[in-house]
Amino acid sequence: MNRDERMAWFREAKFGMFIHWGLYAIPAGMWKGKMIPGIGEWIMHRARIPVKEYEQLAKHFNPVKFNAEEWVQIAKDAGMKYMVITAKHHDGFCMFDTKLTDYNIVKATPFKRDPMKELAEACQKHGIKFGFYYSQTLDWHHPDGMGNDWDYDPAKKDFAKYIREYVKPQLRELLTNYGPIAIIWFDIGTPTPELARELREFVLSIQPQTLINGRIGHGLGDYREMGDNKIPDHVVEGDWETPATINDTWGYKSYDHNWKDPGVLVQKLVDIVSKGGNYLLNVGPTAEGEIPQPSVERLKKVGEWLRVNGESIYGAKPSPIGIPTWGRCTAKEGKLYLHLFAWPWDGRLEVEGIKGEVKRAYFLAEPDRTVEVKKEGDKLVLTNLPPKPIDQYDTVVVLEMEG
Ligand code: JFZ
Repeated sequence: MNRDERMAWFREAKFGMFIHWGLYAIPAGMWKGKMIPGIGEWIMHRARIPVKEYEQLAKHFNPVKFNAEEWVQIAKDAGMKYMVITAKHHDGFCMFDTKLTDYNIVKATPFKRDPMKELAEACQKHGIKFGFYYSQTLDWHHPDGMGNDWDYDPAKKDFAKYIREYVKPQLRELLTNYGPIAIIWFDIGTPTPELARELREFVLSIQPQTLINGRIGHGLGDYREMGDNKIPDHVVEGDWETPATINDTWGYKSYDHNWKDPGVLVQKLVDIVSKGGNYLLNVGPTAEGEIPQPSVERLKKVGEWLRVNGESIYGAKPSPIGIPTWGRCTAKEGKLYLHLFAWPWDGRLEVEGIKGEVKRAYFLAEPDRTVEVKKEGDKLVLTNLPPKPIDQYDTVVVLEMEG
């Protein structure tokens, strides 16, 4: 497969569900009666919890409300086309059935099931691409993993051994036992280019179509990963993705209620796509196995907008007219999609940078409803816009272009 063939589904999908789920959902931001600041999945590090203490959480992890079909339906209802879930985060706990350690959800918890297997099957059944987040560098449980300097002496770590005798065999399990894997989502970067190249070649030797994200490091990813919640302020060439949260944490925190409004999520999706990227939006399920209702409600609203306006997002190319002040622009062959975030009070909108003649202009939500356009110098002017926007979050006007 050449690069374009490998990237084709990613460029079409544009919008995915990120899932951070693990033992950290039990403390949910609290430890010994104290609120631990920062992102929930970092609690072991922030509170410097000894391995022997943190691993006791496994005995209490029994997400009886987990239902893979429900989670996949939430993703589908949101208009998400791929899913990336934490197989192993920095705390080292394995959310999948692995032979490399008993510190995993099947052996060490009363749940005894492999939720990764159930999710992989549900995604395949519903046509959602499925991938794993895998922390290949930070591992606060394994003596040779990086990052835990409160239980282990960093000078005694053999990281290359960790990669070759632990990480690679686990990647083989993830790439062998769960069907087609769309993405291996590495994190933090790999310390050396040699080890990063070894990991890339290893992954592709098992599933050649699997995409590897930019956080493998050393430019060895198939696409660039932006910083958390970071959206560039300009069009960025090539394939890239913004990983983002709905509130302020990846792993569940009981007291993080700072949920972004659905309109903000829609406009971030449009903003990212208009600059050439994908939006990987996170949910942090509870220790009972439920995606928090505020997330579900917001994702449903985003899905409602996409059901009407998805043509302007899925498979769309970045803006050829830059980043306008009134909203954003996405593009397809012969069409421009003007995303009006701000609504002109006088029914008139001036658009700069449009080259070529407009054959027809209309509302994507109401294709029979024509929008009048005329040229004024090098500007295209939309007139007769109604007093109120068609959509509360983002009204899309389609310009069908000549040629
Ligand atoms: C990492 C993790 O530490 C975090 O827990 C979460 O999984 C997030 C998605 O990824 O955090 C990062 C990693 C890299 C950057 C920022 C946060 N970065 O490169 O800016």
